[in-house]
Amino acid sequence: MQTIGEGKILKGVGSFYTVLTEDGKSVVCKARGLFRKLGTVPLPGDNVSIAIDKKNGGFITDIHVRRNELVRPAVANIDILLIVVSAGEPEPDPELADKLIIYCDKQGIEPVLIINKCDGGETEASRSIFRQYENAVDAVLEVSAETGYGMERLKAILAGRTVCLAGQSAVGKSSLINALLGLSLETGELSAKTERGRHTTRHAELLITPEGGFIADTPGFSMLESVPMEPEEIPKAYREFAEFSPKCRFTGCMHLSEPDCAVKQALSEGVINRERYERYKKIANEALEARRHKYD
Ligand SMILES: Nc1nc2c(ncn2[C@@H]2O[C@H](COP(=O)(O)OP(=O)(O)O)[C@@H](O)[C@H]2O)c(=O)[nH]1
Ligand SMILES: [Mg+2]
Ligand SMILES: [Zn+2]
Repeated sequence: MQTIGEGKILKGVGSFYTVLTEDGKSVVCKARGLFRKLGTVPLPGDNVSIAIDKKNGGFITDIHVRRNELVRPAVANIDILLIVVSAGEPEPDPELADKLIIYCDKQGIEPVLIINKCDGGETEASRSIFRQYENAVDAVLEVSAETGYGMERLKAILAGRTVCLAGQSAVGKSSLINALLGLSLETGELSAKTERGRHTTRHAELLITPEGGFIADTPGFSMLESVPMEPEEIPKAYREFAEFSPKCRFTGCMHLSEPDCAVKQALSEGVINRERYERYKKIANEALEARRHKYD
């Protein structure tokens, strides 16, 4: 007797995958024969078909087409990337945030910027970051994992979605995960000592939020290392350029030193954020430089 069902992979350990079924049960499944058949390895986040028989247990029989697939962390079907910066320590790395936004554009993921450590509400520092990104991403939220400031709005945005966190070390990613899951686990060094911390240092795992979404718990984060980027793709990832770039004299304008550039015009009128543009110039020029050297 076999039952057939649909589910989502939460984690994989060795050749065993934990699948959350549509009726909310966790079933450990094997993926025997699947690699050969589909030429692919199941990932956390994969939507799968499974078969369960009394004698042999659960099997993954099919992996549904992925919307996207990240390499490090190895997860599939991410809806939202939470790009976390701190309003306090450590000092924000906005170039990293900019590159992550470009990466989201390439992967079809919604970027949301989280300004954490706003313990008592907005600060001058958090407002300055907010202004740089308000037209660049789906949402900018000033929150505090510690005091709970702004967390209700974040929870509302994440309800039912699959999300991943990125950002410098110590900005509060683990603290945010704990707050979103309603856990009071210790963060920093201490969480690495827990059972969960130990095996997730090697494998990504989806955790279920109370709002019916999923968070990928991924301590080792380095997705940017593996992103080959064509220079022409970069300006397209800047949403604040979109209403102006069709008015540039040249199609394919990179908004660098071309004449009659509507983006640079908007910049000079203060409509486009100067700090974001200066970093854009650096990132675009680096990509152009990298291409010039590609065939050296
Ligand atoms: N003041 C304050 N500290 C925080 C907040 N969130 C995290 N921290 C602290 O920042 C440090 C790093 O947090 P952690 O979650 O481990 O950062 P991660 O490296 O990004 O996972 C810890 O000492 C946390 O207690 C916050 O909202 N406000
Ligand atoms: Mg952490
Ligand atoms: Zn232009």
